[in-house]
Formats: sequence, C-alpha cells, structure tokens
Amino acid sequence: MSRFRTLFSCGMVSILVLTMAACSGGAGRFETDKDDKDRRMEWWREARFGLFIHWGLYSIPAGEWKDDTHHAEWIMTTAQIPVEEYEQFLGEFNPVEFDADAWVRMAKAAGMKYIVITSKHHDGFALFDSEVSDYDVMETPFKRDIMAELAEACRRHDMKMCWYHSIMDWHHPDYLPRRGWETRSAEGADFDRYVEYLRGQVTELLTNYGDIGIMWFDGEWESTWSHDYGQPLFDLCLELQPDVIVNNRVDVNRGGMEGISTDDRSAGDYGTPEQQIPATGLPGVDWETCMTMNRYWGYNRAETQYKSTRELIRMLVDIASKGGNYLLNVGPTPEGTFPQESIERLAEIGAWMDVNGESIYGTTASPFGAVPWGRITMEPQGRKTRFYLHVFDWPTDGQLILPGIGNRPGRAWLLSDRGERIPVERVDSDLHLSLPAGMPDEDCSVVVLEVKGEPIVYEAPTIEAAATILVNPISVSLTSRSTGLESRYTLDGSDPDARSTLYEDPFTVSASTTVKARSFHEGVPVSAVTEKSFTRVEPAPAVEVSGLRDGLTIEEYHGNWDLLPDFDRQRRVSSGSIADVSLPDAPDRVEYVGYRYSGYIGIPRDDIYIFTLVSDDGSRLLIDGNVVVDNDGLHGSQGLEGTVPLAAGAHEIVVEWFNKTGGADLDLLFAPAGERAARVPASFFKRR
Ligand code: FHN
Repeated sequence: MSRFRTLFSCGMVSILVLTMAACSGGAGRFETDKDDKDRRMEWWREARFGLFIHWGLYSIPAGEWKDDTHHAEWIMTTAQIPVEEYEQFLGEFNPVEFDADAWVRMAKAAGMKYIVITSKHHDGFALFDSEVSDYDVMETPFKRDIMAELAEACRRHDMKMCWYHSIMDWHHPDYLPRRGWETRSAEGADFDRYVEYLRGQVTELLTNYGDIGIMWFDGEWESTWSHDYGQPLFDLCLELQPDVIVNNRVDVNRGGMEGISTDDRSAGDYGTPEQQIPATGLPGVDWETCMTMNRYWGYNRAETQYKSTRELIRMLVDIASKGGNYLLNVGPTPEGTFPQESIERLAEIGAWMDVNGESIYGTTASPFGAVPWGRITMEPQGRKTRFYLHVFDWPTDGQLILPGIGNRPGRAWLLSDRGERIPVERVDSDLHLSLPAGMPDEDCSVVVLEVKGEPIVYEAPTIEAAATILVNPISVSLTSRSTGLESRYTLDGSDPDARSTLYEDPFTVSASTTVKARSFHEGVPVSAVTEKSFTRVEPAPAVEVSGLRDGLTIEEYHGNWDLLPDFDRQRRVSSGSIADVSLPDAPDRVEYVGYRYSGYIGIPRDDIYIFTLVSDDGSRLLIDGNVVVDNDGLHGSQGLEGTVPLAAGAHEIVVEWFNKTGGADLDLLFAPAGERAARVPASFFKRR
C-alpha cells in the first residue's frame, strides 16, 4: 500500500468536498453557446503560439532506468516501476535552480503568449500545493508551490497561465484500471471517489492561482472515463472560471492522435492534434497542435535529436496557415532549468518572431490551395485584405507567383525591410511579385501583399469520388470554395478550355479515365488544372468453400508489445470462436493481450469495398492474405481505411489486434465505395 495516501481517505478533505458541492450548485450542463465560446476563445485565436512544459518527478531519472535511456514522463509505466519504488523520487525532487521569471521571460522572448504546464501528469504527482493529496510538491525537499510562483511570474509578464492536468492517475488508489504489470490490488478502489478527488484538484487549480487561460486535460482514453464524467468536469471548470478555455481531452472521442473530436456532443473548446499537423485547415474548427522539440515530452538526459529552429519556425507557419495554434514543448531538468538546446531554439524562434510575428498573431487560415514555395496567412483589414506570403523557397528568377486571385493588388513589401516596395503585376489569373535577389531570412522570409476588398480566390475545382479504382460505374463530382466561377472538365486527358464540358451535376466514370478540371471566370481560365485518374479493375475472385459455421475463430496471446507481433511465433493462450470482429465480453485481461481473428467474410456483390478498422492499440486487416488496413502501433482509439475490389462470395479474412496498457478498442466497418460505412454484421462471418 502506498505510504502516500490521498487525504481523501481521511476527514480533512471533507471540508473541500462540501465547499465543492456548494460551488457546483445546480450542477447541470454548463451551456456554452457560440457567442460565449467566441468570447472565451478570442485571446487564444489571437495568440497562435504557446509553450508546453512537462515537468515532474520523472525528470529525476531523466529517461534512464537500468541502462535503458529511452524513457521519459511515462517511465513509471514503461519501466514498470511499482508505486512504492517510484515514490522515492518525492524525497529527491529539489529543483534549486528553478526560476519562474526566467522561464516566463524565455517563453515571452520566443513570442509565446501562453504557458501550459503539467500540474499533474499520469504519475499522479502534483506540482502544486494540494489540500486533497500529500503526494505533492510540498512533500518534497523543495517545499515551494511551483505553480503559484509560475502563475505570479506569468501575471508579471502578461503571459496566460494554463494547466495541463491528467485524468489518468497511476498513483491514486481509487484510479482504475491498474497497470497490467502492477501487483497493487484494485480491491476497494472506487473510481467515483477518484473522480471527486480529480474534481477537488481541478477546483484548487481554478480557485487558488488567479485567472487561468486553459484547462488542458489529458489521459482521457482509458475505459473508465466517459462523457458522463467529461461533461460535468467541463461544466465545473466554467463554473469556477467562466472565461477559461477547456480542450477536448476533457471528454472522450478525441479521435486518437489526430485530436479532432469525432462526436459533436463531446465537451471541449478545441481539438488537440498531437505530434502532427492536419493536412489542410479545418474550417470552423479551433485546433492546436502540440509537439515536442525532440522525441520526448519529459526530460531525457541522453536525448540529442532536436528539431532544428528552421523546422520549428516552418511548423509554426504551416500551422498558422491552416488556422491552428502551436503548443511547443520543453521538458525541464531535475534542477529546474530548460535544456540548453531548448533555450537556443526558443531564442532563435523569438528573433524570427520579432521581425515576423504580425504574420502569425491574429491571422486566419489561407484561402488558397497549396503553393509550392511556402505558406500563406491572411488578415482582413476593413476594405482591404492583407496576405502574408511566407517564402520557404525563394524563386531563383525573383518571380513569386500567387495563383488564382481576382483581387486588384495594392502595396507589397518585405516584413524584414518595410521601406522597400515590391512590384506586383497581374498575369492572367495570377499575381506576380518581383522579389529582390537575396532571401532575407533563409528559414522563412515574409512578403506582405495588400489587395482591395475581400479575397477573390480562383480555387481550382476539387475532383471528388469515393475511390480512384472502380469495378462498377463510379460517381464523380467537382467542388470549389470559390464563388462566381464556372468549372469545366475533360475526360480525355486534355486540359479544359472555354469549350470544355461545363460542370453542372455529378457525372459517372465507368472505365479507366483521367478527369481534368479548371475554373473559369467569364470564359477565361483563372485557376490551375487539377486532375485525377480512375482505374477500372477486376474484383478479387471469391474462394470456393463449403461446410462453414457461423462466426470467426479467435486466438488469444499474451505479451508486452509496442507493435503487432508475428502471432505464429507467439505461444497461443487459447482459441475459440466469436460472432464478429469485436473484443470478447468480459475478457480475462485487457492489457498485454493480443487476438487474431480468422475465417471468411461474405461479400454481397462485385464492387469496391472500403473497410475501416478502428482500434486501440494496434491492428491489421488482411483479406485473401493481402494487407488492406494497417493500423498498427501504440495509439488511442483511431480508425484507418483501406480499399479493395472484391467479387461476390466468400473471402478469407484475418484481423490482428493488440493492447499494451490503458484503453482497448476494436471495430470493423465497411461499405461499397460511395455508401455509408457500417459495422460488418455478424451474419457475414463464417469459419471452418
Ligand atoms: O501520455 C501523454 C504524454 O505523456 C504527453 O503528455 C502527451 C502530450 O499531449 N499527451 C499524452 C499522449 O497523448
């Protein structure tokens, strides 16, 4: 039993619980309409750039455990350190070089507008003085409320103070599920009691430290958390601080590492892509990419693989060009300092932001499609629009082309030399800017272009279809965000001209074809030509089988994997049958477990089929021995698609799945291309 129990199990905390009950009052859902959310999000949408800090007891081992130096903030789990052993770090946490002002000044100088720090990570240790737990910073030799010092420094430097807080808690005796490798009993654990403890600490964080910008929840993916806890927690935050912003990890259905909620009923103000940047902007969706500077969130002393400053600047620009925020992480040392590599990068980013920050702050996503030379952000300015052209690749001929724009050009200049005017001329539907020979900043140089009025973007049509392979005729449509333009297309591979077919309704392709499309304004081509090729294929033949029984064969394996193993080389624990591709009811374990499903799937007709394999952790789908979906790896619940042409009849199917720790999930959906995907009915599965 952990020597550090939360005070929840004794009388002290009942005072806080009573207080909480009083402040939660009528605990109905906190209605946040669009106007309220826009009001709360205003500073956030302007800010665009923040500092993430992962700091806690895990900084003491600094990624190393028994000669393995590949750990970080997950070290308690990845090194399977029992609670009692991990608690030893409490007596060693003494970051005597911690200087809140120095941290905030570095963030400020980097151009960052908010700081999100781990008030408690998954290991359960509180970096703040918590009344509901004695597993906190006041029990360490340091005995200072780090969060209070940081909050005060943020106020001094006009920086938003924000809390990361983990729902998952590997220390609290009432948190479930236990780690699969733990010997600590779950006997007597009461998850609802844990939730009250969690709410108690959130109440402290939003009561004792002044105005807080964001509650950044995390660790919401395990099976014990649900919308029934997430929504009330979101409501509690807004009841305590009506101006606070809450990310979407307060609730479930965040869509894995892509971080965009898959259910619009889920609580949370913005999406949280992690270690990735969406391929395009997400109109109408607020989102923030969080990213490490190296490979770890928490400090790893042996780490040398840091992203370059150029990479980090270009990621900031890419994210802003898509309308997102960038939350860039630093993992401080056990002494309380930033790693030198992080210090250097923050300073270099700050030097770039000093010159170019206006092209990031308060801008909105580019209305253009991709441009080959860089990224674009935009800022409406009354009767004109300002475009910030972020140039990564300086044109060797000095001509920077902005394609497909109908506006009359105004002034243009370099942010690095506001005195020098850049000549702009119209060439057909494009604007050509004549740039000076030398690129002012090799990482990214910014050209400002002002145009009259709102943007008139001649976007090339997007050619849309359910698949690019076909067995049966397939419907093709053309879409464009531009208004007042005609889309014309060809099916013979030639570039569309003013006489080409005018697009009015979706059309059908029934043979191998290259579709080309282009936008026209009053008969003049005003966009690039887009194209998409379609290939007619033969469906994979069905197999001749007979004497089949209902359901699939399921084999169970046990192991500690980060990727799907070769189950043929594993010791099979058991074998049986199951109705469909789903996790067994009441399995004997949900962690360190793998299943292989095998049998046949009955395909109703010759067609192209799109399968969606959803899993937490990794999974793989094979049809007739060919990989159709590879959703392998350690991740939250996420779905990946695969397309395959199949003839009517029986086809061999194998699904492989594993879960390491935490949440577990498995589902298989499918549909003929163009139709709505649905779970594969059990009646479609057969086995020998
Ligand atoms: O498990 C955590 C991880 O340690 C880190 O805190 C990241 C940052 O967003 N969030 C979780 C992984 O998705």
